[in-house]
Formats: sequence, structure tokens, C-alpha cells
Amino acid sequence: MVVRVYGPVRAACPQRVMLCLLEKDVEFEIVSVDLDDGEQKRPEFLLRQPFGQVPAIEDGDFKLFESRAIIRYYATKYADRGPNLTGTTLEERALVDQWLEVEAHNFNDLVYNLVLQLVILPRMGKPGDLALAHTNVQKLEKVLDVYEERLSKSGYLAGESFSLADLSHLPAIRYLTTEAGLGHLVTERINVNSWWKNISNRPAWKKLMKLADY
Ligand SMILES: N[C@@H](CCC(=O)N[C@@H](CS)C(=O)NCC(=O)O)C(=O)O
Repeated sequence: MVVRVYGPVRAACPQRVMLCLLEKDVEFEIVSVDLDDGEQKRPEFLLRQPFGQVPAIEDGDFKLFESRAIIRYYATKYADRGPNLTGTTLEERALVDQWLEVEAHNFNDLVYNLVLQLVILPRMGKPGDLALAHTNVQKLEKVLDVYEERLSKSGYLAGESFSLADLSHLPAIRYLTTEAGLGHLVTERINVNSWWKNISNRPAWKKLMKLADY
């Protein structure tokens, strides 16, 4: 049974899931959901994701939503296939979890809001809130300073190998650098920049970029 991923291939949260499946070489099918048309808020979609957001997956009889829960599920389910994305020892796993939490709670909201104000609202013909964007850039600078320090000590966020913690950042950093015009936030930090160059050079990410037709 092929895994079904609900969500547009160009939305960052479904991309997190697709990237994990590509790293693990798990076959999947994309079921597109038209966010501009509000398809994610319709009753039939709310049965899959009661908060009206993407992604959601269907794997045989098993259904799951929340992108980070989904990537944890697949990284564990396919632990013996492809790269180890969760760490091996209790401590390695805890570090992966720690940086996944940082991504979700310190990093993601700021980037999501910046992309909303600078890319998505203007694309819909609505003005973005530039003052809010400016405040968020300042907050994000501080978060990235912490990353810079961390990445001066290890090649990846959770240690010396690529993990879910790094994977989870890729879609949002692409939006930040390529679509929101904020690439300098990455390039002006030596360690963050070489980390980003390294992780965005992975074959799975390149496959996803092809799928998204960027
Ligand atoms: N915590 C959720 C967040 C999901 C989320 O924010 N999805 C966005 C796309 S990246 C979405 O569905 N936006 C449309 C909407 O909120 O109506 C997850 O990680 O799955």
C-alpha cells in the first residue's frame, strides 16, 4: 500500500513529510489539497486533520496528522532503512528531540510569519505587515545566533550526523532564502551557512525540489 500524503507539494509542512519519506526511500503519492480554495477547511478534510491544515497521511488503515509526529513515525518505522534520522542512544535521541522542539517552537513560527507577511499575503494581493516582519527578523536573528554557536561545535544540530532535527528545517529555510529575500540571515553566519549548504545538497532534498518543480 503506497503512503498517501495530503497537501500541496509546495507547502512547507507537507514538504517536511515528503522529505522524510524520500530520505527513507518510502514510496508515496501526493494528494493535492487546494489551500487557496480553502479545501483544508472543508468537512471532508477536517476528518483527516481537525484543525484544517496540511499535511495528513494515510498509510493503509493508519491515519496521522502533524508533520513532526509523521516524520518521527516514519523515521522509527523505517529505522533500518536509509540514514538513521533519530539517533541511536537515549542521549542521541534526546538531542534530536531537543532540536526538533527548537525548530517547532523557536524557529518555525517566526519564519512562518515572515513568509506570510512578505510572500503569501502580497501574492494574494493583500499588504503584508512590514513592521511585524521587521520585529520577526530581529527575533529570528537571535535564534540564528544560537544556531551559529551550536553549529560551531558540531556539524549538525543534534551532533555529528544528519537527523530529523536538520531535516525539519529545510523547507522553511528554502522559503526564507529563496522566496522571502532573507538569505543574508543565513549567509552572514558562517556555520549556519555551511550547514545549510550541506543539508540542502542531500539527494532527497534535490528530489523534493524536482517534485515541487522549483
Ligand atoms: N503543526 C502543523 C502545522 C500545519 C500548518 O501550519 N500547515 C500549513 C501549511 S505549511 C497550512 O495548512 N496552512 C493553511 C491553513 O492554515 O489554512 C504541522 O506541522 O503539521
